[in-house]
Amino acid sequence: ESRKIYFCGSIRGGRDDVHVYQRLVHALRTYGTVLTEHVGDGSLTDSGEVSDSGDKLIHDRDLDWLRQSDVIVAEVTQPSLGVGYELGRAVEMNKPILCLFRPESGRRLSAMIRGAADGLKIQVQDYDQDQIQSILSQYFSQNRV
Ligand code: 6IA
Repeated sequence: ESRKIYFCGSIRGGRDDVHVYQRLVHALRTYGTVLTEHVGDGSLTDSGEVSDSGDKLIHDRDLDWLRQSDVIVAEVTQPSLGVGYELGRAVEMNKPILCLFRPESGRRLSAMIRGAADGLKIQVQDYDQDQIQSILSQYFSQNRV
């Protein structure tokens, strides 16, 4: 059975990096089933109207997927409350986590994300888009995930 990958990327935090999410989701399909492909959906904007009950459904479904997943991959360059929340919940579930950050953005990653890294179960990698293939292939060749 194929590895279940939970991919996190900003939605209401802003969709500036959606093309990067698309590339990551595409590349991740080599390594397993991506449970959260919609994060890379270019037609999903940050401005959609969703009722509170809609938000509860989204939250509960995403947490189910998070629990089922074998590994979490998060693009963390664009700050997002939802991504930070998912990562915190995933840490408590003791899931393997790979966070990907692009320093070329000029941003500095939150200390609560960079500071959570232990280099094993929780990894934070600085990268640029040219390195997507090599970083994922290296990460998934580790026998931990
Ligand atoms: O706070 P954010 O919206 O930036 O949080 C983004 C993260 O939360 C993503 O990694 C998703 O897994 C999750 N998430 C947030 N919103 C949704 C969503 N629909 N559907 C699925 N997962 C979501 C929102 C649609 C709406 C903006 C039209």
